[in-house]
Amino acid sequence: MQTAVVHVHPAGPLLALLGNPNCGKTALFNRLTGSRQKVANYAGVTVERVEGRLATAAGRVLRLLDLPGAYSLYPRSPDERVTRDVLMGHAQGEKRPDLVLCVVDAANLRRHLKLVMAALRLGLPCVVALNMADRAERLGLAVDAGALAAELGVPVVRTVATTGEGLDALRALLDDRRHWAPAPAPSCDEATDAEHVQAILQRLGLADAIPEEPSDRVDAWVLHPVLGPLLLVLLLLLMFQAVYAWAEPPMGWIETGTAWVGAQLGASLPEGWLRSLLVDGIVAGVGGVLVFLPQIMILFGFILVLEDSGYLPRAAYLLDRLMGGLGLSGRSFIPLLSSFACAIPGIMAARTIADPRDRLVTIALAPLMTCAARLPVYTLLIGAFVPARELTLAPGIGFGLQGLVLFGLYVAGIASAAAVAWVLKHTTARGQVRTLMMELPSYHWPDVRNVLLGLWQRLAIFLRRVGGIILAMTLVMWFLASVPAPPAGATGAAIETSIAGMLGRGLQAVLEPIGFNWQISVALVPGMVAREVVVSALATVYALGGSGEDVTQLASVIASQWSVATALALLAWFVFAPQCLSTLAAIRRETGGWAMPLAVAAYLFVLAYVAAGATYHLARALGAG
Ligand SMILES: Nc1nc2c(ncn2[C@@H]2O[C@H](COP(=O)(O)OP(=O)(O)OP(=O)(O)O)[C@@H](O)[C@H]2O)c(=O)[nH]1
Ligand SMILES: [Mg+2]
Repeated sequence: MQTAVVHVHPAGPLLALLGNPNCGKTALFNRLTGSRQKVANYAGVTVERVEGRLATAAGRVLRLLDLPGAYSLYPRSPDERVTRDVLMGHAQGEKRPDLVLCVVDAANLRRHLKLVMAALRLGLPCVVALNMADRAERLGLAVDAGALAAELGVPVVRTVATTGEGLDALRALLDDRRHWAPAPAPSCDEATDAEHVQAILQRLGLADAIPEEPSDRVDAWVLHPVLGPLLLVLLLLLMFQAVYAWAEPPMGWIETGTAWVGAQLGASLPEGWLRSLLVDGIVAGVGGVLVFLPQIMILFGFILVLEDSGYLPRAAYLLDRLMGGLGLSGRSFIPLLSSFACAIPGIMAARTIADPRDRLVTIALAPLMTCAARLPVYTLLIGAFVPARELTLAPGIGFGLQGLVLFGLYVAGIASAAAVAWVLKHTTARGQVRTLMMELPSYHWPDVRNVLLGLWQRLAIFLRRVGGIILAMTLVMWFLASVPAPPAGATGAAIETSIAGMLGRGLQAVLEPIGFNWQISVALVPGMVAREVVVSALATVYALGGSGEDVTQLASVIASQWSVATALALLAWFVFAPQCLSTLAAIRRETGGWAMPLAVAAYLFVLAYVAAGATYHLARALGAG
């Protein structure tokens, strides 16, 4: 998620986007400002204010704020509060907007116009964007923008944010000074908004227009009590199978490329620290993580398609009963699902949860969802220890064992979250009983551009991580594993007498009981910064350890040196361990103190230790020593 805030002309005219969730504010914002904020087909995508600048037809530059969607100006959740504060002029360091750009979904006017009434009462100039006009027209709803403008007393522009239709008209409108004066407030108040809106719809001939929603026909299947959950499980299984099956060829290419670079460097450089740094440090470490790029891209491709299709809130609906049993509402579903990419946007998405207790519980559970940074660790260990066998479930239906194990690890995270939620349900005070009020958006085919853009952003994030934090930690690891140089006449690998070697042996006292060797112990230290770093650190440790094998083949090195029990214990560790400082920092930011991040880190470390230990001893007892 991009959160860059551009500050331009702090004193210049300020516009704010206001609208119900999921009406296309951010899509409009991106079009108008050239930004690339996240757009997706469910309510609650935008959770903070984001600024951009837009040029009017005459070339004037204005500041535009994208805001979280709101159902009313009486906020019920932290994200809605942001919107209210901005519109009231209470937002810190920001003046009150000079004009409100009200976005309505043309296919849902009855609901969306109520917010327009509230906006008109703000006493600010207003312009209405009649968005999703394409969809409304496809459903047979022809809304006359001119007539609506006459009813509301403010300009109304027909827009289609996804294609950019109507935006030139909108830009031209902003050059007209007449529209920068507040319109007279409507004669209704909150209590009578609905009647007022109904009267308007009647005069526009839309009062009884109930379009047939194709989504309803799809939902008969998707929300079916038996078929619905079955479809959900199938979708997830397919996703994990694809992560394995489709990623194999590109992973091979990256591996070959890394090995080639390593070999070239190894052959052309003289033996010495530079060669060691480049080959054992950078190529082994960074290459070791880079190889997982295809899997991460495939996983995100799936998530992006699901996000844009409108399926996610349906899954939340299907799981609401289940989550209710655990003391959570379906509201927590989207924040938790976002955490499969990364816990940080998930923790931020918890701002859409009104109930403070539910919000904290959701934040505490988010790190248990398997984020993309765990994928390299999981795949490395699975690749090394789980045979690539095909299991035939039924004639013609086969599943790869490796994909199944990966699926199992995701399930382990979810099951643990469920267990923790259940414990919290019985130990913490619950707020009022919550019923799930969640909008089910219309389905639409995922926008190819949107999905590609999302993938591109993921790629950029991944490469920035690889080139930034992972490279940096690899260098630190290489340094710690190379100094001090071994004393003259020492036998064995230099790493054993290095700082890293000593550190590893020190930590081993604590980690040996759960089956970790000193190489793992030392790799976990830089791995606190980010999980993938454990992989690059292990690669560097083994490369410097001079195992004599190809350093770019970390999987085969550990396969030959670790017991299965150790590998399983490390997998169990990673289901829980809060090895990510940025997540803890995000929890601090979102909860405004250290109590939550410390509590979360503590409970996760305890769980990680216990789970790894139990796994290790169980595996040994079963003969996997
Ligand atoms: N057909 C159609 N789809 C649109 C239009 N504008 C937006 N969308 C789609 O509607 C969905 C919601 O768009 P967003 O821009 O994320 O909505 P938002 O109002 O910012 O939502 P929140 O941030 O959750 O309040 C996305 O799937 C968009 O691709 C439009 O004019 N026509
Ligand atoms: Mg938005």
